Amino acid sequence: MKAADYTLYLVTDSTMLPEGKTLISQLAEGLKNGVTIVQLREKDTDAKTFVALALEAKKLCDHYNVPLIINDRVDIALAIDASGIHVGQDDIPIPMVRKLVGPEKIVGWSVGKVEEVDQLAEWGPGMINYIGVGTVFDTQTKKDSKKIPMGPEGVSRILTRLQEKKCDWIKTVAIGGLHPDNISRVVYQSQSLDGKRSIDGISLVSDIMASDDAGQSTRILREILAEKSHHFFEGGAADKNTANIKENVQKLSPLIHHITNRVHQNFGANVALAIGCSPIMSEVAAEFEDLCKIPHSVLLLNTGTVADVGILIHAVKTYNSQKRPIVLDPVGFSASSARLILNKKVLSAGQFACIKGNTGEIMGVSGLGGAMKGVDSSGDDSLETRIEATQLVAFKYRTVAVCTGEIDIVVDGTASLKRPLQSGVGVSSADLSYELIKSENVPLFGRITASGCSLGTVIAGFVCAANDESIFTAVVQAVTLYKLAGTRANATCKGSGSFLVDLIDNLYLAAE
Ligand code: TPS
Repeated sequence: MKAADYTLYLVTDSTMLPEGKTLISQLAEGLKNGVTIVQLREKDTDAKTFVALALEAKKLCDHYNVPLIINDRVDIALAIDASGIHVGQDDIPIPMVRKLVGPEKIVGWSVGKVEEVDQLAEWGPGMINYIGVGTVFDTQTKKDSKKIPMGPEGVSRILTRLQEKKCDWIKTVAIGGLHPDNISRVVYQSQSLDGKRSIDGISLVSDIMASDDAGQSTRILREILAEKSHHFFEGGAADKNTANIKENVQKLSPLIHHITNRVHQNFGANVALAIGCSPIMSEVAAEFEDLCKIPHSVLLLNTGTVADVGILIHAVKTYNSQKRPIVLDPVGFSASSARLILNKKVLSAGQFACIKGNTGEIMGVSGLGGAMKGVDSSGDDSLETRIEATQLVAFKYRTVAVCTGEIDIVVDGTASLKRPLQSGVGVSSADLSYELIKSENVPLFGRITASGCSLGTVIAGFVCAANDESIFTAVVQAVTLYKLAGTRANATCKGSGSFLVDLIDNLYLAAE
């Protein structure tokens, strides 16, 4: 048997088969179309039926030269001479499993916590061959699961610990709620912090087992896994010249769909119009799909909104599924525990072209932690710390991260848009390139409403007028333009009221 290929790992379940299909017929379709490793997982089947099924499955897997792994039942794995065994945290302890099956069989373990990586590092090579990392997202398949979905960020934490503990003999598959609409970004976002390790494959149950056309479902999954890079959006500016982004804003007049707080709604709409974009403010889930199908639409998601978290997540999923860009403003990231939970859920729900926040927000999202005063940053972190935090956000979420402050920081985590399976991106977070945007200190920005939120509006318009490869440039240009307009308004205004008006005027003039 050749070395196991973990690219597409199918776990079976006979309780979710569509009418007219059997476990074996679904398995055959999967194998014919590109499943690379199989696990027979029957939770409520008696031993006799399990063995009969396992023998049939083995015949099929042998035909395709694909390893067959048995879930939980070491006796059955040995009885049918399967390629290996998979056990969970509550099953027979791993050292016993290894003793029972001998040194040659593949042994897999379900892992969800970094401490479990410490355990397998302690065991050393020769004990476990691979781990199933999850659950990544909510799954209907494992009804007894008490686990809170870890998201790609959680997968990255496991990969990081594997690197720290030098567990290079361990292969990894991500599992739990994986479907065509999220696999690309799970592969793209799951990276160890040193940039040297991504997942080796994905594992799933329902996407194939419950499919009316398991062959077609498998082909779709293989196609996504074969892509060499992640696409943030389609239908971006045809013109790849980054010098023309500002012109493209005028030409394409992006539709900026704002889901934002009430204070920002009116001002944000005026800012969008001033720079040549069309604003729409909507929290009506039923129209999200229509909105994101309008050419040159972009979503600005500001979590300071009063909308329900389900609506925010629905918006993220809809825009991601139509390959339209999203700019996220995680307002008051950790100002309260309710906001923290909401922001974490939204961050885990999708892929963002840009994540923009003040220092407190970016420190929070980065995991470095940061003090917040309400939704405002306490602002006492050094430039080095702020850069480090912004790089971490860009790296963890594979996005362009913006940290606003006296000096604005923009970091490119989308560099080369690589999403390789089975290897790292090759750069660590500290290697990510960044741009510092220094401008005159304009305290009046802090004396009007929604000035930070409106930078999000400008960023959204510029991102939408760029394309997959020029998101970073677009964001840098947007921040520069906004700051320039602020500086000019500051020079002409009489106070905060006319600053607001002059800011709009100068955005209008600078965007021309
Ligand atoms: C390789 N496990 C975690 S989530 C899940 C299962 C069965 C259900 C996913 O279903 N890793 C491996 N094998 C396992 N059996 C587990 C983990 C445990 P769906 O894809 O339908 O969401």
